[in-house]
Amino acid sequence: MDTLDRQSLARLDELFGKATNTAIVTHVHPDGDALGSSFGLQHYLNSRGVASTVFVSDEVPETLRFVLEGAAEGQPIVAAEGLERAESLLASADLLVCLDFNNFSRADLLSSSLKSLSCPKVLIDHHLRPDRESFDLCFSDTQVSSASELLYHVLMEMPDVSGDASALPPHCARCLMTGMTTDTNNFANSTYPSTLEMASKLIAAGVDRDSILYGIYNNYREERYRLLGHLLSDVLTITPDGVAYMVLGEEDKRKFDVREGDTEAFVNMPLGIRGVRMSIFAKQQDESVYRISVRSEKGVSANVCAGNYFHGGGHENAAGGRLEIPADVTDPQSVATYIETVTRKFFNE
Ligand SMILES: [Mn+2]
Repeated sequence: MDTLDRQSLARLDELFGKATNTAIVTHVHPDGDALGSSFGLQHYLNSRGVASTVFVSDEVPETLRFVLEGAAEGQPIVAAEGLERAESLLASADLLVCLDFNNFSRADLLSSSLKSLSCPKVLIDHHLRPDRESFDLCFSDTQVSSASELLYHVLMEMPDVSGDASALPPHCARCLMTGMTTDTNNFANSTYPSTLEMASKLIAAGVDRDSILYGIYNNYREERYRLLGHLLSDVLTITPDGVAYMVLGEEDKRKFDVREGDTEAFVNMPLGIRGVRMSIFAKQQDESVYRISVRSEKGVSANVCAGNYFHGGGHENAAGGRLEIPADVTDPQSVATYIETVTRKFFNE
């Protein structure tokens, strides 16, 4: 990771010192890193006596609810469950901190209110191309595992922590470890020396990594594994270019009673197959859109592919996007055709 800028750290400490009501916002379809960094920051701010509220656009997957352990009742505020209330709460903030996304549009339902806020705006993120213009203060580094890791390094520089991980509130430390663990898929990718240093310091400070791993990996619904079996056995297709893809439409979603979070990390699995260079997972979100996840091996850019063909982007080897219905695709078969066509272009032109 890059060295953190002294001046920015001092400015952040000053903003935390002045704030009375901080809004913490993360990206739509929150994952472990989004929630881990958001609630990690909330627990830290609590310890400084700064009130804060966490906002997300849509629901927290059941599989990640364990990250909310120790958080106040009613957190996070979910915009999809009451946009007006969320917007009015957001409007009363005197400090905004955005975590784990690079552009207000990623906050989905909340994006226009975020733009109109007049309070100081801080970004702490690890995605490519942050929209620096929209923020007063940016901590952006792509050479870290996760937003949770970057936040950890930032908090370690705050005067009340001053390099001592055991000075972080225990719930904060646990949340940061959780976010880093899910974004690295338990140290399988995006693991830097700074990541291992963080893990080492947090374990020494008493974080119970075993119980975090249990919460993340041993607590899924049976339906997830039934669906995974079906997808790998009957749906997975591998193209001559080494693109493995799976399309999950409404019909199978109903049949396997798929809920938010059930398909987490499915996209990573086909990369384990020899000769596969890129894996794409397409999941129908509703009548109007398919959500797309793209993963690639080193030397192949998931980010460019997602940007060129799926209205998205993210990291070099892990990115996301969408396909609109009916502008881009209609049914699962046409999603398959679309993926085959654009990846043939991507690898051969
Ligand atoms: Mn992340």
